[in-house]
Amino acid sequence: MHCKLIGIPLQDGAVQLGCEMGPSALRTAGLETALRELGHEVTDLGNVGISKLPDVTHPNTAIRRLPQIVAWIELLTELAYRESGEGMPIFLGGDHAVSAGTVAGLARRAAEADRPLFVLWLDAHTDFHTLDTTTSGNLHGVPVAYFTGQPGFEGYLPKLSHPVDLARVCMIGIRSVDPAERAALRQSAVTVHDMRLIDEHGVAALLRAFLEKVEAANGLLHVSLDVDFLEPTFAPAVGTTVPGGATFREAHLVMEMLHDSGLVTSLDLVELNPFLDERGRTATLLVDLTASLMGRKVMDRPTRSF
Ligand code: 4U7
Ligand code: MN
Ligand code: MN
Ligand code: MN
Repeated sequence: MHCKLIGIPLQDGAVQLGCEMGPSALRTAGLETALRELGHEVTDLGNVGISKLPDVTHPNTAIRRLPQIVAWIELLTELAYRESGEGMPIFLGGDHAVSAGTVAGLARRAAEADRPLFVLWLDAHTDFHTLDTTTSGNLHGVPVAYFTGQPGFEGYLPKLSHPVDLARVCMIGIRSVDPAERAALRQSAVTVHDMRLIDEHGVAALLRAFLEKVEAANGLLHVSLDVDFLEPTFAPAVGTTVPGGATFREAHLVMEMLHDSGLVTSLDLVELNPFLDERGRTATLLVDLTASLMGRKVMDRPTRSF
C-alpha cells in the first residue's frame, strides 16, 4: 500500500490551543517508520495551510473562527479529492473540523468512482451540531452534520457537491451527546453505538455488522479517529476528555478488524493535542493503532476474517 501522510495543523475548531502540533507529534512518534516496517511505501506530503480568509459571519454569535474554518474546508476538500485518486491518504490533524473538509473531498472522489462512501466515526461525541444549534461555538463539533448535508450550513460553509448518506455513517464510542444533537440523530438513519452498546454486545459484533454492510455495497470506507474515543487515562492528550472510553484492547481490536476487512481507503487521526500529552504516550498510541490498522499483528491469521 502507498500511504500518503498529510499534515493539517488546524486548531480553529477547538477552544483549547495545541492541536496545530498534532502532525509534528505523530511524525516524532515514528508514524512513517512504523508504516515502512509493515512493508508499505510512505510519502510524507508535509503540512498544508490557509492564507486568505473570506468575509463571513453568522447570526449565532457563539460561533468561533468561522472564516478560518471556511478557508480550511475549501483547502481540505480539494486536497482530499486530489490525494484519494491513488494510495491511502492519512490525514494528520488538527482538530476534528479537519473531517468536514476531508470527508467532503472523499465523497466527491467516491461519487466519481461510482462507489458509495461509508464513514466510521470513532469518537466520544457525535459532532452533529449545526451552526444554529452549537452553543459552545466550537466548530469541531459540527463536521458530521456538515458532510451529511444537514440544513443550516448553506451560505456559510462551502457548498457540498456530494453529501454522505446518513445511513452510511456509523459512530462507535459515543458517550457525550448534547440535547440538540440527540434530537437530530433520533430522526436520522445514522448508526450510533454508544458505550453502553459496546458494554452489552462487545465492539467486535457492532463493527462486524457495519463492515458487512460496507462490503455488500462495494463501498469505500473512511475512518475518522478522534483521540477522545479512547479512555483518557491512557490517552490524555486531548482537550475534550470524557471518562469511560474505549479500552486499549478494544481500540486495537477495532483497528485489527478494519485491517482484516481490507475495506479502509482513508484515515483521519484527529484531536491530538501534544501540549496535554504525558511524555508522548498518546502520540505513540496513535502510531501503534495506525500500525494495527495497516497490518501489524501479534500472530498470523487468515486474512479477510473479520
Ligand atoms: B470533538 C460539544 F458541548 N458537543 O459542541 C460541543 F460537549 O471533535 C463537544 O468530538 C464537541 O472533540 C466535541 O462543543 C468535538 C460539547
Ligand atoms: Mn470529534
Ligand atoms: Mn470527540
Ligand atoms: Mn475533542
